[in-house]
Amino acid sequence: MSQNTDRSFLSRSLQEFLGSDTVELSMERMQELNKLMSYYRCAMMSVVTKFNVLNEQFSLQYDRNPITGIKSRLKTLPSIMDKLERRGFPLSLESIEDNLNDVAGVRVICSFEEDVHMLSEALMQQDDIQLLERKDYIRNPKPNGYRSLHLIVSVPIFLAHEKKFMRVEIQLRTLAMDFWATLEHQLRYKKDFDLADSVQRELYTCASLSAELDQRMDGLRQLVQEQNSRENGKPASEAIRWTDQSHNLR
Ligand code: 0O2
Repeated sequence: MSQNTDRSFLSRSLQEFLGSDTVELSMERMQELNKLMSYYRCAMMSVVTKFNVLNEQFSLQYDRNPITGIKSRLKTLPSIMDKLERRGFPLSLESIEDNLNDVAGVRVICSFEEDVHMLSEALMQQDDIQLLERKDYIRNPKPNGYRSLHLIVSVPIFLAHEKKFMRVEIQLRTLAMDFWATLEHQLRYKKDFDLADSVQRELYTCASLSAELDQRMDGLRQLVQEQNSRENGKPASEAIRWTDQSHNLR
């Protein structure tokens, strides 16, 4: 995850990437790159809209927002080239599309852990989305304690004369998971040394505390839901019922 962004590296890989010594050809390649990045931006916007729609539907029906925030980002060119180089892939437009899954990234911050699973299921039931990869770091946290659900999906974008499928990386996590990951990233980012063992142990302890917090908050959510259903005569498993209804989204 380290970034090799020094100037000589950048100019060397830019030269290799543009692949030509004539200005015209280089300009052409840059235009192609801009076009590709705009396709990724469209795919990213489409995924963000899908989550906004799910949030809207849920909040209208149940008076509660499963999503507290959505962030999206496009990888920068230096970061793209750095990743291709580190992984030993060619520096070319084709290689970006073939080898990178996270040029377009969407991060969905959820209220409760239950919402993470409910939202990912609801998204995957949409018939224009194809799941390419799923990494469940909530069920199987990383050794450092990192938790999140990662999905790589292929999503169609509709251009003037064609339909194109683009890959988007989606990270779903709770507020507590995001709090931990954001601070851990800040502590680790651009450090050219490994964190001391004691710091890593403390970070792991904090990750366990955040996992416990998620479980306890989810327990509270269930209790409130049960109380609500007793008082209003509604079935207790609102969230599950809602997921079932989302089959109609097809
Ligand atoms: P950035 O700047 O957030 O994009 P892949 O990307 O799939 O080829 P990898 O590393 O196997 O390679 O993917 P994985 O495990 O799905 O992780 C990808 C992203 O998850 C990272 O992107 C981070 O955003 C996040 N992530 C993974 N592990 C950690 C962690 O231990 N701590 C934190 N804070 N975030 C993590 P990038 O490219 O590293 O960075």
